[in-house]
Amino acid sequence: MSISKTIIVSNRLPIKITLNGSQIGYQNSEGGLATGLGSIYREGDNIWIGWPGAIINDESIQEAITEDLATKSLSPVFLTEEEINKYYEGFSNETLWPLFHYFPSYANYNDEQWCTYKTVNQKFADAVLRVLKTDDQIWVHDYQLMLVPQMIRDKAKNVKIGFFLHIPFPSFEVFRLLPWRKELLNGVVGADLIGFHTFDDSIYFINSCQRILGLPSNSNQLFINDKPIIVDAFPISIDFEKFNTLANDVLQKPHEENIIKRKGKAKLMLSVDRLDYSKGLINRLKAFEKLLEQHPQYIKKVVFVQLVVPSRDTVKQYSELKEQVDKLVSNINSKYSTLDWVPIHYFYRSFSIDLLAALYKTADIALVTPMRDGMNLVSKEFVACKSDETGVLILSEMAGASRELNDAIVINPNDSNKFVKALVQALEMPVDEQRHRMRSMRDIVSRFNIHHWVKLFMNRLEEVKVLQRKLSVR
Ligand code: ADQ
Repeated sequence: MSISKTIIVSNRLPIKITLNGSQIGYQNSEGGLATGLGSIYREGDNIWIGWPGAIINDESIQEAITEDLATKSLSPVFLTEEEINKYYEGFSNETLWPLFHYFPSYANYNDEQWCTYKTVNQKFADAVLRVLKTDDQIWVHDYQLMLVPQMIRDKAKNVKIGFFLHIPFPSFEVFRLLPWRKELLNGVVGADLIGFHTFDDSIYFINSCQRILGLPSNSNQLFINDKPIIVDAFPISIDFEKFNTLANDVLQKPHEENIIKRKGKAKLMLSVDRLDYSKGLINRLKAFEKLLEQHPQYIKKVVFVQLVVPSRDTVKQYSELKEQVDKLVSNINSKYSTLDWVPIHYFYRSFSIDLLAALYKTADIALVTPMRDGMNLVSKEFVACKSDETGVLILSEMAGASRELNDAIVINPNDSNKFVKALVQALEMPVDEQRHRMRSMRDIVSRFNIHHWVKLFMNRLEEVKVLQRKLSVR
């Protein structure tokens, strides 16, 4: 009798590989997805397939890595430098990413990159097919692998396939700009269950499938030759307990004391982002400058800590953004700093999760104001760390998280006047009101945590198969 297994497929494996000559080092990823899926892929024969994050051409090293990773239920797909350039940095990050985040003028349409995207998606699908058995279920993740569901379906008609998109799905008018729109949609609808962060994203996807592929639909069902597939919202979350515990940990105390000493009597505003034009760094810095300009009473009364994790800085738009941020921060600081106060503390590097938790805990206000974001986990991490229930979250309505965290001060990041008003409202918010809002947001994040998200998606995948079987016997 065959025992069924779950196969997770994502661009990156939840591991970092370092190579020092022939010495191979492994470091587990602490990311939310790795934590959530950890409860699945480490069980029984389950497996996680993905790129190990380093370009390794030497076959004997590849074999050694494959063997080592097998003991951790991970299976690597090795990619060449050219594949990474064209499939990942090219088509995924220079075409799909800007288009799906409503930056169509940044999107680059390149046939060669598209061809490599197809080749690499086939590599991932082949890696799945090599280990696949009839009763297995497969969960494919994100925009880098949108063709994989159908590539698997072509060879395995009845297997259970789920697909989840971690970034927004754009409205039809934006999606239709893509020359390969039909092929991409056909790739995704190979899945039985297709998940997005928000209800709106799922509606946009159904709408594109109707208009581009001519697929019939009924509510959240699409029909592929009479077979129903389900499209739905599954808002991702974080490991609430991990952040809540970290923030309460006594080991955090020295960090906290340090931060509290540095900020003195000023209020601490915090932002944490990857370097990306979708994260709204420029609008946010301009709003902060406007606050100091229009409300000089806050000079020396507020400190803004902006953490930026380096990301994709070989891509032109990203290196230009970095220059713009550097310049803006320097202009604001040179204009407003005094001998004993600097308005913006700007860091361009990754921080340890301990320091991050201490910052979340001590911040009075978190500014999470992307121009567009699938979900945005920083908003939820901040809430999870506020165990004393104080603190204010200012959240962009363009982040998926705004659908759940509606006790935040929700703003449109393009509306600079309302942005400044929100900053003042947050700086002046009475503690009772902070507690009331924070309590309800903590309740949501603690209940709908990452473990809940994984369970919900997997249960739903099971249900779709039952539905399909029922309809086929009728
Ligand atoms: P990202 O675009 O990477 O994820 P986000 O959800 O905010 O965006 O996650 C970023 C992560 O990086 C957070 O866990 C945060 O703590 C960490 N981080 C940020 N700055 C850091 C720093 N300086 N040091 C250390 N860590 C830092 C994509 C989508 C999102 C979606 C997630 C999950 O773009 O919309 O929420 O996937 O689906």
